[in-house]
Amino acid sequence: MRVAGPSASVLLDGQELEVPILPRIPGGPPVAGDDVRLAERGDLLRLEEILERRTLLSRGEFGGRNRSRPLVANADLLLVVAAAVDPPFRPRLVDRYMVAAELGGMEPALAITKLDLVTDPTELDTQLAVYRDAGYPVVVGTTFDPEFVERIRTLVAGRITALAGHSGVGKSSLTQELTGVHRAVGEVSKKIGKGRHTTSDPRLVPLPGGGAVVDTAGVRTFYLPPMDAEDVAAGFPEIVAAAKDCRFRGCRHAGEPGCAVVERIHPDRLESYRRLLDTV
Ligand SMILES: Nc1nc2c(ncn2[C@@H]2O[C@H](COP(=O)(O)OP(=O)(O)OP(=O)(O)O)[C@@H](O)[C@H]2O)c(=O)[nH]1
Ligand SMILES: [Mg+2]
Ligand SMILES: [Zn+2]
Repeated sequence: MRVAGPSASVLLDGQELEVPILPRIPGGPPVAGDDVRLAERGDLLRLEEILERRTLLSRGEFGGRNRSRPLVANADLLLVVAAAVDPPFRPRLVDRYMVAAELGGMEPALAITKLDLVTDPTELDTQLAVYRDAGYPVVVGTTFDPEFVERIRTLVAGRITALAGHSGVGKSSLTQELTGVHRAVGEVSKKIGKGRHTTSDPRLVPLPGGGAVVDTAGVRTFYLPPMDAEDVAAGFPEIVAAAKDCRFRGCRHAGEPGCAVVERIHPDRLESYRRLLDTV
């Protein structure tokens, strides 16, 4: 459920217990979501093995081009949480998470919070159309609206879902609404809508009807782990599809009239794709 230095909280027969982790555990340290093997050491249980990971959400390290850091294991769904406003909606950050979801083997989806603070819904609709058209599930609403929570519940039911996104968007609030388990929730400071990074470590919280959500620490920037151009493309499925329909051979899809990519893809999304390609 959670890892804190030399110990971890594990879920065993529905009970949460704190156990020490074998020092220098192979493939470690473990992360939230890991399936693990416990061994009896005298009267104590110790976490001694990390079982094979089905999926993995990881991030790159600033300045470390070849290093990545695992955050959440075995999530079926990566629910990218973004606020419509406060902090402002940042499509570039969402795009990076979508790429990370594909890379780590998770299904991506988008939850937009703070609809109650929106004054111009048409601008938001235009921004979200990009993701709907790309085929991602998109749920928009207000975290404390039961109807919104129900729609999220339908999406996450019975599965393990990692909640990721900018600090202050409502990941912990949503975790609390979904699970009934109290989570520390922070104020978004008035200064340029920056959150205060209330949550520090990823934590798995079981859902009442089965499955679990993993509330993760908010970020200001999400560095992608090392990857190649194909991995980037997997995060932009609608661009790949449009490129197949482009009638020009060897087209760079860079503004040629009649190019299917240029005609169909929102310029911001294409720009986001190009920028990420430039980094690999
Ligand atoms: N108005 C409004 N406020 C919201 C909504 N969702 C969350 N908030 C508020 O946003 C603030 C931040 O919420 P948190 O749940 O702590 O955000 P977080 O994503 O967990 O933040 P980090 O842990 O820093 O990553 C809190 O004051 C919440 O009450 C919403 O839909 N509308
Ligand atoms: Mg939080
Ligand atoms: Zn083209």
